[in-house]
Amino acid sequence: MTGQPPRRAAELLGQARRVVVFTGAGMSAESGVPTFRDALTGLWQRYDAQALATPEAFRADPALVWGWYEWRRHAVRLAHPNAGHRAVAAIQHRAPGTVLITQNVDDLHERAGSPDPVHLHGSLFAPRCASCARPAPVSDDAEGEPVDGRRVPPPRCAHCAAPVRPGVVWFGEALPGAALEAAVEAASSCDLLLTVGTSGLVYPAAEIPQVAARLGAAVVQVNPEETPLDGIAEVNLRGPAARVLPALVDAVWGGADG
Ligand code: BJW
Ligand code: ZN
Repeated sequence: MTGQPPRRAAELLGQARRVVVFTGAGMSAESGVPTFRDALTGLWQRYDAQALATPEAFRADPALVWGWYEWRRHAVRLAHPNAGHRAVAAIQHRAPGTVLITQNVDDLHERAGSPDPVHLHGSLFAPRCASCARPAPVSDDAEGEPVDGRRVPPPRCAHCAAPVRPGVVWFGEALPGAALEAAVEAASSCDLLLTVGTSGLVYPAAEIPQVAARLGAAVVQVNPEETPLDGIAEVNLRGPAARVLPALVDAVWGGADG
């Protein structure tokens, strides 16, 4: 896809009665938030997922893991939503009832004006007690800028004194039940699912577009690269989200801002 989005994608979006937007890390790439698996810039190229994004890693070295997430949270705070996030919010405005399901742990959809995204993999901004699961306050970055690689001992739970953990879903952990249920329900009853910036490699999240396709919804994919979801997508828009999505919104409603 180069200039205008293909007419078929605009037709599908314009005619859909129930839309689901399903996003992954590529959605925030143009805000400067790294993806996980991109060849040169992905987090898993530079960091060992097993040593940082598993419950075993947190048990073995809580300060390493907490410090890494403090650093990432700080980086997200400095980032801004991009034109793709704003286009998603515009879709929700123009097509009321659109459900936004994100795998992202940043808050850029919310800051772009999307109300209540379904966060399948949790949030950098919702730490909780590793033992009693009570929510814990997000620490104030003014206490000192987190640095890549700095070990930071996690705070202690005010209720039971166990370590506080990041509120994200690590490998081997169940997804939050209510979020997964809401996502499956939305995917099962939509007639268009727009998948944006995900490699479609991580399960069970990757099943969401597959559920929609299986039950007869059209799938439109926005991604500069091929993914395993290409086969189920009726339209593959090969380009970056911050360029393709505003063009798509413009093609349907004549402007991304309203
Ligand atoms: C652009 C762009 C631009 C670039 N515009 N696009 C079946 C087979 C094998 C293994 C499994 C299986 N089922 C489950 C598993 C295990 C595992 C899994 O899926 N592993 C696979 C990797 C093989 N899944 C789990 O462990 C899950 N839990 C589970 O299964 O529990 C079972 C259970 C049940 C009951 C009780 C107990 C257990 C949990 C998965 C949690 C994933 N967590 C992470 C980290 C979150 C915290 C953190 O941020 O640190 O979530 S991993 C990481 O991957 C993160 C993401 O949300 C997730 C998906 O990544 P995403 O968003 O697709 O990013 P990328 O980088 O992969 O792709 C970016 C895409 O953007 C690319 O395609 C680019 O081309 C594109 N792009 N620029 C548009 N400008
Ligand atoms: Zn506790």
